Amino acid sequence: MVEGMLRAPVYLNPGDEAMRTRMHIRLLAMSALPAALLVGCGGSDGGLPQLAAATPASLLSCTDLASKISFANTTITAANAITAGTLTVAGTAVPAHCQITGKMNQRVSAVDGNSYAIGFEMRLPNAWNGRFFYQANGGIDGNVLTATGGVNGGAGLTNALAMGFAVISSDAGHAAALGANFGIDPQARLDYGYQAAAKLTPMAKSAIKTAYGKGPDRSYFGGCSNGGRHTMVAATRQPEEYDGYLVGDPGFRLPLAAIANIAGAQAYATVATSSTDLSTAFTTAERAVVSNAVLAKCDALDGVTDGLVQNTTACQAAFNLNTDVPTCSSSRDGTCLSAAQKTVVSKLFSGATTSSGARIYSTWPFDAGLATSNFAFWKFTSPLVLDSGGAGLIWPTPPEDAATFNGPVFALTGNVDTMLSRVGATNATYTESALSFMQPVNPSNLAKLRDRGAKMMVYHGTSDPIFSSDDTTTWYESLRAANSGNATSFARFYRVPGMNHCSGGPSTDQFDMLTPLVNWVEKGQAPDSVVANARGAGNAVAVNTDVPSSWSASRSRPLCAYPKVATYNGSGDKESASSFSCK
Ligand SMILES: [Ca+2]
Repeated sequence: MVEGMLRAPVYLNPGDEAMRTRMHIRLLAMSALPAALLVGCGGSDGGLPQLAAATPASLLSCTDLASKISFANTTITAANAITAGTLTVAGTAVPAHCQITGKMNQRVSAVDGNSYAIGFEMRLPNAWNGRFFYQANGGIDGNVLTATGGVNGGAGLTNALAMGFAVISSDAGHAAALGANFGIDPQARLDYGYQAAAKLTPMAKSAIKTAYGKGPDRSYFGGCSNGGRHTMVAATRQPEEYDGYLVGDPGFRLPLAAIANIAGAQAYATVATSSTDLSTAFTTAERAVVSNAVLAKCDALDGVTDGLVQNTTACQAAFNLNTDVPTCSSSRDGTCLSAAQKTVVSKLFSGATTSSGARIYSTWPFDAGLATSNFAFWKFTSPLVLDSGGAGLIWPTPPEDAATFNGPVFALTGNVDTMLSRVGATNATYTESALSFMQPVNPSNLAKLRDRGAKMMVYHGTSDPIFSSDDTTTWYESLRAANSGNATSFARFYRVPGMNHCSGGPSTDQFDMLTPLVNWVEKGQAPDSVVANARGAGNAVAVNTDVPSSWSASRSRPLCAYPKVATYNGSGDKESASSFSCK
């Protein structure tokens, strides 16, 4: 009822006195409501409904949940009381909770003969905050990772479980032991794409109701990489089920990104000096030359030379690989790029193409985080061992023969045009294409999510080598365009300068986006920026060795809601976020 009342007057015409008077009366009438429900009303929320805050409850019991939880096609295999401190985060004990493990939809595939189930675990705090968190995992799934629920960024200082959320984690419908071979089974493909999340959500909410005597007041969904993809998919397929969506470095066009990465491997192979080591195409020293050239051109654009390029957009206009990076006059020696290397690198940053010149996936921003091991893994190893399995077995119609499939050979010699056509194809066995089951449905239309008061926060490292922050920027621009040029009332996007894939790189990658998301959803506190810290020496969770020694070990910066850029105020400690403004 409260939410209905707050679905209140929208888009006041400033010249409409009568409307202003009515609004004033309405606000007075609402003033009897708890203050927390009113925050943001009439502000930047565009009149969207304000969801009520969750209220706590206590776990009724634990070990008997194995027999008490009942849901169709679901087996609870164990319920264990976990004492406080069994898990820790940043040296702090995770409070006592109940761990339940289970399986949904156990079956034997008629297509490949393998056994499948949607494996999951839930962790239910004894002292519960009334909230549910769906932990979306990365990679090709297959593992029931510990259901702690990330606040995202690199090595979080807390997690959703420690904050009191009930958390679920799943393998998305297949076991890791199968590798990419699960793609032979059509249903396992669909579960990985979107159906596991859709099936687990009502089960998890029901289990929570059994465990606490009430279902979750508020529900959140979050993850990075493929987990970011899951989250964007859920935002379009399950907009009624979740109130907050936390999207990190999303591979929301994963099949296209992977095929573009395979095309990249084939291009890099033409300039590699070793047939068995693709990274010789663009060595760490050579990537440092490019990153340093980017810094020379772009670092100061944000007002301070500090090793971070905050204004990614301006940098792309300012930087020119051909003229800003030395061309080797003789042999490659790590201080220059050969003309052939420049041609390859330039073409790939513009976006790998099909044989007819159509861009497969996205452009990539030049940034300061190229000379890292993370960059090398995703550009030179992943195409052979990860992207190949996706493009050869998980997504194509028809798939390759799993018995004889050789990932590296497929990646380096396969026809990219054929790969691309197969991820969009269907047949009698594989009735839904990968482009359908892997990608969000019309992601620029988040009207259902928006109109019920749900919120989305998205971040993306500008040095992410596998999913391009340009692709996420393009999507966010399309979302803005679909909302009269402004989506800030329900969805905000934060670029993380220098950050590689989900973490790492010369960056401030330690941040908590879950707390501001909850405050936005439940209190109407719109997050203009989120403070992030570097993980230098002495970090409480894990040191990021990509942090330059010239930085303060705990340097802080604001992550600004796009299109605003963290800009130095002109004075003040250059290591502190307080010396920067979002402009
Ligand atoms: Ca700078």
